[in-house]
Amino acid sequence: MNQPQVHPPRNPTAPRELDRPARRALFVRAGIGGVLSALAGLALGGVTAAILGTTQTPVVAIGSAFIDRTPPWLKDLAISLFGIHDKTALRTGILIVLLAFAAVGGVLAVLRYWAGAAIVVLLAGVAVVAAMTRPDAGQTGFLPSFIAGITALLLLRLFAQRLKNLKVAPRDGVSRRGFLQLSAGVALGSVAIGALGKVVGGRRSAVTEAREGLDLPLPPSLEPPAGAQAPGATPWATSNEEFYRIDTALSVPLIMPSDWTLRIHGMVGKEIELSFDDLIRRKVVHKWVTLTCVSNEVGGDLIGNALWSGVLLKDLLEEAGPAADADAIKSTSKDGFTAGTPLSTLVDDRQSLLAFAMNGQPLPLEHGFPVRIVVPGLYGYVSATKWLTEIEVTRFDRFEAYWTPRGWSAQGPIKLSSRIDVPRSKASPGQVTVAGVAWDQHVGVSKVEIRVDGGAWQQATLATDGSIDTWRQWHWSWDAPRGNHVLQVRAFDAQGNPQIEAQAPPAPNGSTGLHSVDIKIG
Ligand SMILES: Nc1nc2c(c(=O)[nH]1)N[C@H]1C(S)=C(S)[C@@H](COP(=O)(O)O)O[C@H]1N2
Ligand SMILES: [Mo]
Repeated sequence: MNQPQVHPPRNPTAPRELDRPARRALFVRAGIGGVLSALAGLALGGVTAAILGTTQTPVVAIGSAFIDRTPPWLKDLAISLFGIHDKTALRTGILIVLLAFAAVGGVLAVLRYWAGAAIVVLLAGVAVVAAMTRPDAGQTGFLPSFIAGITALLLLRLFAQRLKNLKVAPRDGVSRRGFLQLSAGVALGSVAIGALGKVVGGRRSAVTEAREGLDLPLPPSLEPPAGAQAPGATPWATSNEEFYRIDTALSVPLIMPSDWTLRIHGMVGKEIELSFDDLIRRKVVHKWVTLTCVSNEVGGDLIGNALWSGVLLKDLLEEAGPAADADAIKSTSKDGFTAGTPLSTLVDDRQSLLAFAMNGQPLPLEHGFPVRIVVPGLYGYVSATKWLTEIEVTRFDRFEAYWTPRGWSAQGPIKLSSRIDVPRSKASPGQVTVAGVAWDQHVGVSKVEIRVDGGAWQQATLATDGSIDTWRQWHWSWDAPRGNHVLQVRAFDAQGNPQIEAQAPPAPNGSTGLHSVDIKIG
């Protein structure tokens, strides 16, 4: 039988002519479309979070923001109602609310696409903002929610298009099949992507579990050296959570310690292959070293000081026996990053490490688990390879490391620098403690000076030297008069050479210039 002929509607966006059952059927389909769009977005958001190694799935982002803003009485009520399952209950609750909104969005989208889209944008926007304001979200924490939102928007559009015909021809078989096909496709796709997310996420939890189960030779004490902390300055030891993170890894390489091996090869007398167990059974050294990134701007915070535990590279390299004309190692990480390091800095007395622990804990996944290199005195990009898998003994004239063809120097000794930590913007008149850090790893800092408004340089008090391989803290007592002032700091190295005052940007081998801060006293 022929389908009944439909008259062109007066207003194609309002299915007013439809009888009630047809309208209900349309809205049910539209609601399903909205829900499926949202589920697909959440699945893709989940897999993105798993790949990035962030915990901030859209639901978790909203949930965490919600928990932070929950009044105590509601928290108590939730705990008494759901007991220890309150987190699961919260997640389920958020999911239900999200999907309910998504269903409404789906219905609105067949009436006016932008109205449905607005709901998706609102939901995704809440998740993105929630993820960005989480202290543990990192720089990419917002991405899962962002991708979820884009996915849902695109699919909502597809559903709205498929359903458009059913607004005017509710019994049109082709359109109904089209809707069914799209729904089935989106549902199957979401299930597949969700499963992928579980696999990736599962691998991360497996590695996390293996990390937590490790029994490592750890330092007897995490106490900073006596007197190394200057009053008011940044904590002498940087916690693993606070430690800056710089790398090219979009997703954190996941390496099981039981799978890890290190090959030392190239211009050596004897190749060495080492398992994780082999490594930690060797003689272990615990050493405070301040790591610095070449990209650190004057006054910047891409610097951190930690107690590293590991094995001396010197011992291993001597076992391998480098050729007399070798002058470098090329270290490679699991994800393909490479660094070129002068051989001399690995075999001298500075105790360069193959590190497996940081501040008394196995290396955090983000900081190179299970093994990385730490070389006192060199910027990270030429030395501190994380997720290390390979060391080739070679010559600088035979290879280029990752950053070299990208405009950074092949060699990167750290430059003498200093930073004012407090005050940073304002203080009250009277005695003000000015304090900060200065560093020249593996050379040492002998003096720090401060000046106010370009006046005479005044000597700051140095804290005890942790070692020449760490930053040195300092403080200075300032009788601060009211008004706007400029504080400047400069350091001198162990030989008495002053810090370079001329301003230079980080590229190609580290910034120079004096750190200045504008302070309002009053
Ligand atoms: N595998 C790998 N290791 C790497 C990098 C990288 O991109 N990939 N970046 C290096 C750089 S530039 C620095 S400054 C240090 C930073 O170490 P952190 O993230 O533990 O602070 O790691 C170094 N090791
Ligand atoms: Mo770096």
